[in-house]
Amino acid sequence: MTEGNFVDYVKVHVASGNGGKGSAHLHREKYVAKGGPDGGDGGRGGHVILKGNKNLWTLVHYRFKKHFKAGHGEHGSKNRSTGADGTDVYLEVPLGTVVRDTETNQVLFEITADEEEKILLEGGMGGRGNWHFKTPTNQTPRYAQPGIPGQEAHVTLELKVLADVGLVGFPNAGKSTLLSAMTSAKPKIADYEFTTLKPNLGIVEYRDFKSFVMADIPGIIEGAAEGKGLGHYFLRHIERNATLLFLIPADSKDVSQEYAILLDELRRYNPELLDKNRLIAISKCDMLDDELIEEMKEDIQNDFDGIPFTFISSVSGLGIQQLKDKLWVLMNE
Ligand SMILES: Nc1nc2c(ncn2[C@@H]2O[C@H](COP(=O)(O)OP(=O)(O)OP(=O)(O)O)[C@@H](O)[C@H]2O)c(=O)[nH]1
Ligand SMILES: [Mg+2]
Repeated sequence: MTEGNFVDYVKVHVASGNGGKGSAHLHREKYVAKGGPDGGDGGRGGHVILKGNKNLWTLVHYRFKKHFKAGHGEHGSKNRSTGADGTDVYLEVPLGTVVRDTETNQVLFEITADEEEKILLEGGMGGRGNWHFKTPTNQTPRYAQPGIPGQEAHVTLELKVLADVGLVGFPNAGKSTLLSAMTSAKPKIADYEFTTLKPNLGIVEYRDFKSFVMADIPGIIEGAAEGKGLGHYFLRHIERNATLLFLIPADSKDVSQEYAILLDELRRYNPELLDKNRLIAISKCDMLDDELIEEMKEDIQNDFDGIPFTFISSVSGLGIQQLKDKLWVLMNE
């Protein structure tokens, strides 16, 4: 998944269909003087329905097509014949799509399961035909109900990434490099900060054909909560990940402090993020020899409060298989 096609926020305009008119038809037949009312009901207008699709990962298919209109119900007709319902329109969305009213910003609902369907706008009811209104005193009502008009809305679709593991770290910590080492994703990697501007997802192939999804997100810096760097709005992408993998480079000035800053920024965004399982990986360990790694182990042990940590290098492959094992255990806890 490249930077360009990861669309996680779109505004669309939707309209449900009008209900069809009830018919006011009066029966006519040779030799039958007063046939009476036989006008059928109008059909229901089409609904606008959102539907979860587990094979979709982005909202990119709404980048160019933004208007969706359901069909109108057909009018009722003679012989109590009911008009056909209008065609429903389905908007397929990835799991983890939040739907908001664009005007009020109010969350309407969320789609979280495959094949899950929620009606966003109901089609208008069809009107009732005149034969319903026949009474002892009015045997030939020339009246039938009109259909109820459909509705319109502007809604915002917003995607929260549903990865199993979310990467958390300062810019340049090596998050994207790790994703490319563990998966077939090809995120942009560079020796400057804020290379990653949008999340990247990759599938990690694990033992025995098992797999899990990892999300690489932009780097976080101190003050992100006040809007420094890219801010912390993109942290919404890891809100639903089961496990967070903190990445701190071996050449960090102060590994423990870097961890504390990351934790603090997460807390300020949403304290619930701290309830998730955590693992700390010291990255770029190809720059250290074994002796230095041992030394560092002793130094940082106490600062991590019992949170498990491990040493890795995306370049040499050091500790990558063990990292997968540890993540798998945490994820399945
Ligand atoms: N020596 C060494 N360098 C690495 C390793 N992993 C990443 N790097 C380098 O670190 C720099 C930053 O890597 P990225 O993967 O782009 O870092 P990032 O965390 O995604 O950065 P942002 O997207 O800006 O948040 C690049 O120059 C990488 O080549 C590693 O395991 N060893
Ligand atoms: Mg990156």
